[in-house]
Amino acid sequence: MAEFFSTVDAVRYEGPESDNDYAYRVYDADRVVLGKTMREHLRIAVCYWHSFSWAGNDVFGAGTFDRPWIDGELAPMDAAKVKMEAAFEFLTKLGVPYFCFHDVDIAPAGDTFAESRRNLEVMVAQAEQHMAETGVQLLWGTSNCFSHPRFAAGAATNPDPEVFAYAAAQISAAMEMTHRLGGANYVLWGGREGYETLLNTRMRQEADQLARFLHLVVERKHELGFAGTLLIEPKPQEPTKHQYDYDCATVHGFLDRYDLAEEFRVNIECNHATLAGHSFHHEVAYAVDNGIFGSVDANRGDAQNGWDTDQFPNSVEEVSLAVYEILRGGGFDTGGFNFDTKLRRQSMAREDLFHGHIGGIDTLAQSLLVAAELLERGTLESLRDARYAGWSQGLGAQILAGEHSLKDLEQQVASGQLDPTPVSGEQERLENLVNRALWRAIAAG
Ligand code: XUL
Ligand code: CO
Repeated sequence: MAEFFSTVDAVRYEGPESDNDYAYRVYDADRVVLGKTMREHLRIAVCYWHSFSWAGNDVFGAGTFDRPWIDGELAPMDAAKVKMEAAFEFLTKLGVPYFCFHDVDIAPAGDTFAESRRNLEVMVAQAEQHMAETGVQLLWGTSNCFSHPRFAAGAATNPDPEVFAYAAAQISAAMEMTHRLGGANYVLWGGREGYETLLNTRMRQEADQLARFLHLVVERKHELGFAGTLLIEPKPQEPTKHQYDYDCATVHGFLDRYDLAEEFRVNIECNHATLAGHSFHHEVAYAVDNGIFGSVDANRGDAQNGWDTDQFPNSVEEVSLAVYEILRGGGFDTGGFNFDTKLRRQSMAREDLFHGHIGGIDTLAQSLLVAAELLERGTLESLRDARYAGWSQGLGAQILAGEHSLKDLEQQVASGQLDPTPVSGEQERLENLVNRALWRAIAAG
């Protein structure tokens, strides 16, 4: 078997003093934090699409990356097998427990659906072997129902029922393969489930179609006996002008309306959150508070750009705030941190794949330490408790229990019985508190 990353050995924890670029300074997989190892907390995955299937092309130019496993000379199935060897070599050297894939990332499309499915079956058998040999597991599988021209006007939300059926066929097969590989989750990202112009669009019709589709997905899950979690990945736009799964709150409202909320959770992507005009931790906090938190696509955007740059996360401050909310909610269940991350087009060398992931993984690990410390100190939570204390007793508890009418409250205020005094929200004090936790983490190395 050819070695593709011969300049890099297994990446290990060497501590903050190490000057080895191919070592972790903070991510120490077996280190216990709040009763669980870092490996168990973070559940790190590498994505197949950006890391192994993408050659560095963008809308203005050709591929730039040195990726010998993307070899146009080889027959498509041979190329897919070589690519998988490269992928598992990278996963093993990086020392991460999981990967994620779309059907088309691992197996080339055939001339017919039947041929595509056969290709997928062969590649899933290959993946099974690699997984058994390396111990790497599947965090989630998914199906690409957005790249092929047939999906230009959507998959489940397409005006043509035959396209709906085609997407159903693809997702039925991808779910089966995910189940076969013991995937912990199955993800649906509706890249084209939206519209380019309202002039040709019936939103209510498309919403009904999407809901029907999701009910079929649930049926298929139970028919397969798939024990993993079904996840929807919100995104507000790109590639379409408007996507229906805009953000966590929109997805949650949709799931509730169509009686699907018991069956789905969300896969939150940091850069999708910021595109929707939210912070990353807003989306996590919303999902945790509403019982739909599932998994995370770790990355970051660029504040100057209005598109999905999918860069490697490198801001401990941004990630710590999100990890704090995750820990507050009890941590990941079946989910984890998947690196849905792209190198910059000029990062052409194979080694750049290591630099991106190592920096991202250390950022997650450092953020875990900061968030765990904030949670252990308990100051944020006790200040939040104090802020809402009025709702757990007396007037607040009575209002929530439905014991007061509007008229009744009017009378209490009119009689001078109730006269609230404004209190400080202490935002700057809280921001200082978070900064001190970050500085302590930096001082500790
Ligand atoms: C696109 C995106 C996808 C999903 C899987 O923005 O995030 O890669 O994660 O389809
Ligand atoms: Co994603």
